[in-house]
Amino acid sequence: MAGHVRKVITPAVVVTSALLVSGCGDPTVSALAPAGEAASEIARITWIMIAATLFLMVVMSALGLHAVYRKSDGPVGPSPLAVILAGGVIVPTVVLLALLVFGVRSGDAMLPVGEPAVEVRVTAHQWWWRFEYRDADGGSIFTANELHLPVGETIDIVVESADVIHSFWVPALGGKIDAIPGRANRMRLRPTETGQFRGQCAEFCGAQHARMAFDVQVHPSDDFHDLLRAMSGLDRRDTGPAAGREAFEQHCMECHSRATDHDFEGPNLARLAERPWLGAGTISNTPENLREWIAGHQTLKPGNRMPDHGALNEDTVEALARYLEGE
Ligand code: HEC
Ligand SMILES: [Cu+2]
Repeated sequence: MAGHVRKVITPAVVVTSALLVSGCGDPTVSALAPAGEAASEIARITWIMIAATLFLMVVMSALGLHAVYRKSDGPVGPSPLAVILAGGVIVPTVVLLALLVFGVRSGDAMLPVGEPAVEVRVTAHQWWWRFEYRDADGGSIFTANELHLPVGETIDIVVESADVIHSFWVPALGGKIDAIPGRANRMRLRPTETGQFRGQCAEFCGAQHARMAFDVQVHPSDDFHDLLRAMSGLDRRDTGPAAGREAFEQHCMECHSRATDHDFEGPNLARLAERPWLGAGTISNTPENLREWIAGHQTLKPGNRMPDHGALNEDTVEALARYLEGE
C-alpha cells in the first residue's frame, strides 16, 4: 500500500516542483526578484504576508492537533463566545492593522511626489506599446515595444490607452498601473539595477492580450542619456534599397515610420533591429522571422491590427525586410 502511494506521489511532487521552479525562475519577469525601489517594497510586503500566513497556519494546525489528541473526558476548551471574540475581532484587527501600517508606508514611498528626472509617456494599443521620451530640446522620440530607462533616477511613467483598458506592468521594477482611455495615470519607478527585463500587459484586453509584452532595458545613467541623443531625430527613411523603400511607401507607410520623431498608427520601425521580439513578444526578432511576420503575421498573431497583405510576392517581402533591416 505504502509503495503504491509513493508511486503516485513521487511523480506528482517532481512535476509540481518543476512547474513551480520554471514559473518563478525567470528573474527578468519576477516580482520576487526586484530590481527597483517600488518592486522591493512590494516584494517585502509579499514575504511578510507569506511568513505571517505560514505562522498562523502552523499555530492553528498545532491547536487542532492538540484538541484531537488531548486526553480528557467531557467538553473542554474556550467558550464559543471567546472563540468568536478572538477569531472574529482580535486576530483580524491585529492582522489588518499591521497590514495597514506596512501598506501605507510602502504606498507612500511609491507616490510620485516632486519632479521626476525623466518622464516617459506610454500609450497602450491592441496589442503593442508606444513609448515617448523628450529629447534635450523638448522634442519627442518614439519607440515601440522597447522601453529604455536610466538606473538610479526617478522616472515617471504616464500611461494612456488608445483603445480599451490595458495595464502596464514590469514585475521586476514596480507595481501595475491601468491604461484607461481618456485618462493619464502616473506611476513612479526608480530602477536599482541595470539589465534587461520583461514588461507585460496585465489586464485582459482582447484576443491577443497575452502577446502584448515589451522589452525593458535599464542602462547606466550616462548610457541612457547618450542613447536618447542618438535616437533624437533619427531618420532612417532614406537608408536601405530603393525597391524596399518604394514597397514600404506603397503598403506600409500609412501606419509605420522609420523616423523616431514620427507618431503613426502602428509601431515605430526606426530601430527595429534593436528589438528582441516581433509582434510584442510573439516571435524572436531574427531575419527569418521578420520575413515570416511581413508575409504571415495574421497567422502568427491572429486578429492583430495590421492588415493582411496577402498579395505580397516573395521578392517584395524580401525587399521590405532588407529595407527595414537598413541594409
Ligand atoms: C493599417 C496599419 C498598418 C499597415 C498598413 C502596416 N502595418 Fe505593420 N503593424 C501595424 C500594427 C498595428 C502592428 C502591431 C501588431 C501587433 O503586434 O499587435 C504592426 C506591426 C508591425 C511589425 C512588428 C513591429 C514590432 O515591434 O513588433 C512590423 C515589422 C511591421 N508591422 C511591418 C509592416 C510592413 C512591412 C508593412 C507593409 C507591408 C506594414 N507593417 C503595414 C499596423 C500596420
Ligand atoms: Cu493590453
